[in-house]
Amino acid sequence: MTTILERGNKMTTKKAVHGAFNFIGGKWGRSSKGGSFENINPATEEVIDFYPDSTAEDVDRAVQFARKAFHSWRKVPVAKRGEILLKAMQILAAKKEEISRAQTKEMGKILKETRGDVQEAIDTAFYYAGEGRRLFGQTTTSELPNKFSMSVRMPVGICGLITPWNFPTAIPSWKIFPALICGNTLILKPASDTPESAVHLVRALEEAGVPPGVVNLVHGRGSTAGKYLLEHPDVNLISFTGSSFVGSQIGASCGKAFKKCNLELGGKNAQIVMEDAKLDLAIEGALWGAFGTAGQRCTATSRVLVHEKVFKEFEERFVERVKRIKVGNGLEESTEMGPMINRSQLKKVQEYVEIGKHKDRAKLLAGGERYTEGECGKGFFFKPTVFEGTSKMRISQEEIFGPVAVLIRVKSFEESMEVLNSTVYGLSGSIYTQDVNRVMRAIQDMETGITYINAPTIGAEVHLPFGGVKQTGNGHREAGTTALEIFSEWKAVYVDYSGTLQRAQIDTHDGDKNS
Ligand code: UN1
Repeated sequence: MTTILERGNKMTTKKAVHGAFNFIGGKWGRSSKGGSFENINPATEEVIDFYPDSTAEDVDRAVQFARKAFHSWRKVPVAKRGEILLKAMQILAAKKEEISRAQTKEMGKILKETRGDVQEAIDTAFYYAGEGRRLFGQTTTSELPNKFSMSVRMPVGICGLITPWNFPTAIPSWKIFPALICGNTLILKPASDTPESAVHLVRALEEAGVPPGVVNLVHGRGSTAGKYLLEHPDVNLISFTGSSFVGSQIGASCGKAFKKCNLELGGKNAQIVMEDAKLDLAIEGALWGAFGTAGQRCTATSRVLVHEKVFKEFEERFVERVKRIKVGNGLEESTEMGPMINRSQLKKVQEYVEIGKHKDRAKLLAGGERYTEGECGKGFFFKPTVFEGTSKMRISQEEIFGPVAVLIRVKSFEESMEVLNSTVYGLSGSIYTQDVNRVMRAIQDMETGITYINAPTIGAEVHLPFGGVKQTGNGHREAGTTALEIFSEWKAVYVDYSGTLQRAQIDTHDGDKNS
């Protein structure tokens, strides 16, 4: 039996049953057993609403509807499917502000960022609507005469999408839109910390004309609803974004059941600052990379590797700037950083800070504690934290997923590459330098799926591959045309119009008997 834990879980199952927020077979409804869980605003700890704590029966119904809808949806011309995506894009664009505000309320990140999150879903819908007009395969030659060969993309079938709370609109959209354009039907199980964002996204798809059963939404816990979806025998594909710990259990379960599986997992991303870097730019980059989304990004900058020649200046200026970050409720336009998603995530960050201070014996330069009074005294706020440490420390090796950056001194470009590559993860890396040779060597030597030059470790765009190497994933890439590889299966097609039996690898064609 697998145990599916979520990255953080503020959920407590309560009897109060408010909204009809599951969407199964084209109808909004509650869980069959009527259980529900709280959606909490992490900045105020207030309950926003209650969502269905779905059961195995709910998941099974959703899968049955998805299976039924698959037979017709896969045959809808892809241009028509693209039109529906475009409509969904327009609806999301029209509701961008409303959805962004709802997202800030339930997730905590600042409005500027939730607007970016919703924009990313809009871009993704637009991009895959266009990809539908391509979905290119190959037409190629045959080794035999009067025979035509090509390859075409086919849908995979029923997709189970299990998504995280840190990008509650964008990440589901990375999975939903390519899945739909390829002709799949799906069940989305969004993170229990951010259920409302998923409702907005699914409503946009419903309004855009997605037929009943094609998109289903089932709320609940990873350990129950997520697990049922993962283990349901009629689900053909699982796409999961979350921690490497959970990802490895999901991968093992899919492996046993021969399910296609795409995993986007953890990171311990580093920004390198060479001695010739433009320091102003490098400081701004590290600030944004480390404390954007309060560090709750897979691509967050959790290590800054600074050349010893500029270390002191960088450290002083960076720390001074970090201490001035305006922390507060993300709904205020002037706020620069919001809270942690939930109490358990806050606790995890606190624990890592203790490890940093007492076990690793790193030097604490800023932050290191939660707020006890003022506006941030309530809610799951933690002070932006900076350590000076070394590469082998636990705080330099393990994913914290919070506003904690470790500055590490390096002596050379070579050492910076070695340190950058010295973790089990390989998602994103960045280097600030003016030296073109180092730039090219960094592109070559960083063991990451994403490499930035003179830019922070965050900020991927939707038309390029997103994902990483090592324990960051299982070799797939979301976004761009690479997501089509996840959500479609290749079929090779041979059309023999010779009227005779032609045997590949056996018949030799010296004459023209078949022409
Ligand atoms: C994440 O890091 O968890 O690349 C997702 C970015 C965003 C997506 C990040 N477009 O920063």
